Amino acid sequence: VEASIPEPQREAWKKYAAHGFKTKEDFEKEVVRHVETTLARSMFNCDEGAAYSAASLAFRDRLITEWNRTQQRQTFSDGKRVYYLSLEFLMGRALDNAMLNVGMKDVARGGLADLGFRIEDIIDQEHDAALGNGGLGRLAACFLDSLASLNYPAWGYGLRYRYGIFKQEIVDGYQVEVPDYWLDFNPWEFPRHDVTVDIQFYGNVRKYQDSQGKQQVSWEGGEIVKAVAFDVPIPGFDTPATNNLRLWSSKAASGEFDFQKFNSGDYESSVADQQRAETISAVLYPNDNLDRGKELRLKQQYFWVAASLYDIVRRFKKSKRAWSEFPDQVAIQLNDTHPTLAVVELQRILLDLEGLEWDEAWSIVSQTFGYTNHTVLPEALEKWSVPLFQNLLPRHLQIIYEINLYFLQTVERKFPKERDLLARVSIIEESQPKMVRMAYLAIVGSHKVNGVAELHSDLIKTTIFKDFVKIFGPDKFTNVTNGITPRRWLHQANPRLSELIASKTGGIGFLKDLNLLNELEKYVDDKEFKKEWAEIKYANKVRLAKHIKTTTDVTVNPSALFDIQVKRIHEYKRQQMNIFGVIHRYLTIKNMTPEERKKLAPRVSIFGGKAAPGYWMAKTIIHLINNVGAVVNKDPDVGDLLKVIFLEDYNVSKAEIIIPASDISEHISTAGTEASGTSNMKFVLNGGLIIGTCDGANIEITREIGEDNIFLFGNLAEDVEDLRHSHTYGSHTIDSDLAKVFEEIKKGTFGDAGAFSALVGAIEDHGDYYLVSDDFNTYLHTQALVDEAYKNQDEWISKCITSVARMGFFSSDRCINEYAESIWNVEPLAPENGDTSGLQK
Ligand code: HBZ
Repeated sequence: VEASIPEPQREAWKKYAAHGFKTKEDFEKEVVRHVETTLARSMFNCDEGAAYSAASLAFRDRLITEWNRTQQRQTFSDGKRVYYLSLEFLMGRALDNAMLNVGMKDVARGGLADLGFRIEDIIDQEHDAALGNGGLGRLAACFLDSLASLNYPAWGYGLRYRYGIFKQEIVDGYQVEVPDYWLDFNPWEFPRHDVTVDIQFYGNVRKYQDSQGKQQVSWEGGEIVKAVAFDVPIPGFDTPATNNLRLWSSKAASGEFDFQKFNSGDYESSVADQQRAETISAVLYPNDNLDRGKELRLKQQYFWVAASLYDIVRRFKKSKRAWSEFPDQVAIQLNDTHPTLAVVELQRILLDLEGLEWDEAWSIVSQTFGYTNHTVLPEALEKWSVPLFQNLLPRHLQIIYEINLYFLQTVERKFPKERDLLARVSIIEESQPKMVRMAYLAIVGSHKVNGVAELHSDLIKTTIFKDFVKIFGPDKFTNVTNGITPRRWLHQANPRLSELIASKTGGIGFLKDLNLLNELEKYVDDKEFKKEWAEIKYANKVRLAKHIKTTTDVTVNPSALFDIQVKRIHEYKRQQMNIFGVIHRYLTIKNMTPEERKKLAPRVSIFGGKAAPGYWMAKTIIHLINNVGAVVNKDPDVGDLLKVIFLEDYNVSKAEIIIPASDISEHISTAGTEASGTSNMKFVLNGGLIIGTCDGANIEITREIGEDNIFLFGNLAEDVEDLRHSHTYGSHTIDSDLAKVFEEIKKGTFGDAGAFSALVGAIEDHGDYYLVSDDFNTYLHTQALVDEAYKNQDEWISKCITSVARMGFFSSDRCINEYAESIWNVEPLAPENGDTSGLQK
């Protein structure tokens, strides 16, 4: 309070309050000021990097003004807030997004042009904020965009990794990982050196009697590390609302050095302490859908969760409300099990620090949290060893045991005869060593559990969480099908298509109400419209072809069918099936007569994606794709009929170039393994068709756009178990076309066959867990249907337009509104009248 400006002086303050630029001239003035003063450069020393920095700072100033107002509005309104806890936020670039959300891109384009810069070159200077692995991290970023755009009072909480996901280089066909040091100059974050939290690790638990004779528990000793807040403003689209993403950075609690050690001559160990503290937020773990159980990872999780909860509780306590009102003021969403310790930490705060009784505390905790599951793959379900826990977080382990005890007691009361049930649902797995099952803890500690697409939500209820449905009843489990933000994934990535759509749907309103895309169905047979549509697709393909040329030196024909599979490399996503299909196509072309060749639609098969550094099989798939490309692309006999491209370092900003250029994209996971998928939605929204299995959101996409507009194939989820069983216990014969592909690989056509023997062996000799052989025949057959369909361009374009028109459901706005209503029980907080400085012109 004493830090505030006194009432009589507030008029003076308001007179000079920052407002941010409004006109092109204002913007230029701000850019020049930032170049000259913030960056200390001159007009003789202003390259594109400096122009990018200055333009970003000008926008950042604007955002922060709105951010301040939004926070004030939220504080005064004193309503419920949502906190989205995610260990990953795959944000991509911020400048283009800020310009578009604020509605000032044209102003910036003009201003930069006046100063001698092309806006595209300036946008291109920005380093992606790549604090995530794949779909889960990008989903969190889309959610932040929707939360702000819909005026929800919401905060994101994450870790400020010094190194994001590694940069991928391809050297001689192999993936090489290069560190992604992205913080050199990041104009989008505000360090809050005054917002810090001391976080404790290790140490001991002490029981004692307080002055009233009450049993108390305290956790003492051990290592202390400081969490420092860095705030990233999140602008909403077409609203002044600007939310906050708070990322925590770790540093030594004793400041620069531990001075006691320093003065006693122990310089080395004082520096080592400091480095150990900074290690916590140093690097993003690059594994997607794999749990490795490393201590540093658990340290990251607790560090981030404890700092975030301290912040949330501190904010709640300012309102001076009773603890019982906590769940009416606070909703916390757990993005997968990574933040599950928050459940335990809140219970600890209420119990040990605030003195509540167990039952009262637990009721508050379990009403506050919601848990989103993103996978059914067993190797991805998080488990932590009890000894590791005991050492790092001794008090939390006690609380977990107690949560488990009470939980198992209620289960036993309800199902007294089912002894096996208790062992099955216990949060502690009775293995050697014992393990804490984080998903079970998250379920027990939350009031709602959701999957991310209908099939996935059904699967978790009938497989991995079946027992919990029986215990808690079906209402605790729900579905919220994923969505994507149309602002970034249409308006920003594909400006010409966005403009064309706007011209037919009455302006850019569709970007806030994606169901307005429906209007486009009227134009499915409109010749002029279709021509423009086709021109835009072609231009996007030319743009990608240029990118391919500069990055791989391969020339591709933009008239060819662009067939794209970009996502993390994983056996379950089956890039191996795709490349085997490409080899089959290559062999087929080699055997074709000139007449047959003339009838075939030329194809460019494009792959992109990172393999986890320790995932050998995924790296082998990348190696094979590159080797096939090396053979096919220089085979004069094949020419334009087939090109095979591996795009290095797939990330958000590259996705913005790649996705608008697809004719068809591949979403071909083994049925039942891909929880949802979100790039499938992005591709269709950009006027590409998809080939896919009946998995994840593909099923709902089919329902929305119609089965005539999608190429579905393959075995169904319900048949997978039996097929796997038959591979192991029956006779397993490999599909004959696939066998020919294997023969060719074994002949050494694509380099040393030994390099690929594990990949082939997994299918031939080790049970073909992902059903590549079972689905190969219908995959090839369906690809042939794609070839045929592509020849009729008129019909193809109609399918694309119809599909886009029916994609309204997949907006992350719809998705966020569902969370708000059915899980969080929060309302938007609309900006006041007159507070419209951020509105689109
Ligand atoms: O989450 C993905 C799912 O595979 C995908 O189907 C879904 O669309 C998307 C959004 O719901 N899951 C991930 O991306 N998971 C991870 O990246 C991950 C990262 C660290 C982990 C585990 C999983 O420890």
